[in-house]
Amino acid sequence: MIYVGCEGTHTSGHFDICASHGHNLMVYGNDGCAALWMMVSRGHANDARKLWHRNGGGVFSLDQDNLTMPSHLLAMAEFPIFAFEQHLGDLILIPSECAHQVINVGKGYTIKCAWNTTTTESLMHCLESILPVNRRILKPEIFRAKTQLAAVMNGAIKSLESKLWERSLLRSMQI
Ligand SMILES: O=C(O)CCC(=O)C(=O)O
Repeated sequence: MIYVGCEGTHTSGHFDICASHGHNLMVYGNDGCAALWMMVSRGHANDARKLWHRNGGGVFSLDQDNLTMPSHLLAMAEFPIFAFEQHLGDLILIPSECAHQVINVGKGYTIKCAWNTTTTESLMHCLESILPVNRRILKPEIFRAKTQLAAVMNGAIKSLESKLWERSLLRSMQI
């Protein structure tokens, strides 16, 4: 995903899809331009949900990316909010299930290149907790978590089968 931002543009609070881990690298930025990130740790994901809900976004606000919280309200939160200023060349890592929002500042443009990764842990969490929410709010399952899981299982079965076959071949040669 490529984000092109100029002063005042923003990305509303959200969790990255399918409980994946996010990576965001600023690859272009005019002098004085930056992106202000606000992030909540996974341990406070439910507190973040309630805060976004209370301030008008609705119960599934962070799953629907529909509200950018003003900084002064975030400053009053009763749990830690981590703030980062991202400049040209800075890489931001977004652990799975960490709510975050981004505001672009400075006269000019920034370009950020973002990608996501899935681990076995994040995939399991996605299947158990995220997909049921996605179904309720009709959010498309872009990462096709079940297909990923099927591909991983097929790969594991094939590798196991070929190891068993090699072993039985070796055994028959020894006889
Ligand atoms: O840079 C932005 O505007 C948003 C980036 C973001 O939310 C992400 O990479 O997950």
